[in-house]
Amino acid sequence: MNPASAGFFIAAERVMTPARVGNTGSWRYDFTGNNHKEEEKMRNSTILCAAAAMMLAVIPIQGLAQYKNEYTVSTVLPAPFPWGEAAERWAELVDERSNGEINFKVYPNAELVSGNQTREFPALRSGVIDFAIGSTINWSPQVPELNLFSLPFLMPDYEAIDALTGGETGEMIFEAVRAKGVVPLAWGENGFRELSNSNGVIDEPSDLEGMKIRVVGSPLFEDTFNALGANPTQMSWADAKPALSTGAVDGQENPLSVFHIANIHEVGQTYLTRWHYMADPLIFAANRNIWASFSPEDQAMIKQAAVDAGLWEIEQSRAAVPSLRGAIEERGVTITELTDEQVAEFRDATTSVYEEWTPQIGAELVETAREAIANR
Ligand code: X2X
Repeated sequence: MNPASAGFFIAAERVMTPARVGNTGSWRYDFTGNNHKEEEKMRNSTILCAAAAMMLAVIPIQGLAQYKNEYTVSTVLPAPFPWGEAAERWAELVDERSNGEINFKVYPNAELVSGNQTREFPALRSGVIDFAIGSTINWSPQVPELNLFSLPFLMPDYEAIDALTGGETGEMIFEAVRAKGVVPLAWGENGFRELSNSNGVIDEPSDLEGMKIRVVGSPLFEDTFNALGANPTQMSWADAKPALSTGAVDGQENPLSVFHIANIHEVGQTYLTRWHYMADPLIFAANRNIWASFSPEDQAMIKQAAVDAGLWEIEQSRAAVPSLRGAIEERGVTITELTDEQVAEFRDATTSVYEEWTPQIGAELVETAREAIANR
């Protein structure tokens, strides 16, 4: 029995009790000669009316606790991209663990916001979307702290990502998301973003000179690519592949899984540099009112399902990287691995991004992150 219907039965019981007492009680022993049966009838009907009124008052509460037929879950990428797989997994786990009572339906391609992925966070906040798994990049226009992960060359390896998401930095980030009116639940991962282009090998900043690069989300990316001498253009994922195929842009940056599954090699992107300059974690999150409509038990179950789906997705997508690398090479793409010295050149060329963005992200947050990475 759900808490609201339990409340209803308790309320009905309390209202009915005096009526039962009245039926078996006082009027039989009244010797005043008045027709107490009539009075009793009236009293009983008043009590019944009160009971009915209480029922009416209780029913809407019961209604609120009822599940919606479907809860929308927004993502940018569908399965079989790891991001979409994470969402499907979350939906499956919630279905299983609620015995089919709670139905999550995944809407990929940011379709609930007409493909405009940087509008996903406001839609989640306002209730146009119930749940979402969003990239820190796409939500950064509304939550500036999320730009932390986009600082170039901040996180050198997976341990660095985990040191941030799994520690105090992650808590500070979740607090920032909460402060913006959305309930964060768990972490996932899109992956280290590597640079592809159609012109030639890029292994030093000067190779990017004048190159048109498609970037997403935050203006931070424009600053990074401008600092490298490139010519960045911000556009949604939906527009990226067409822009690459017409040559409107020369390059793009995305994780290997995205490059491979979206067949980016088909649109002339035959050079790929593994520079690991940043990785975008994914955040599983809920609209605040939707979240409040669940019982504490359901909240715990949905959150745990998000944590489990996220951990599963992170593990799967990291494990897939070596085979993805091989598969991409087999498609005729030239893959360039940078030495530490080459990475240092790119890092040195982008220090202005830290100066520009640390105040917007928050100096304390950046410092906490740096310490966590140093001590990982
Ligand atoms: O648009 C992109 O590049 C993508 C799919 O990786 C994100 O949504 C951040």
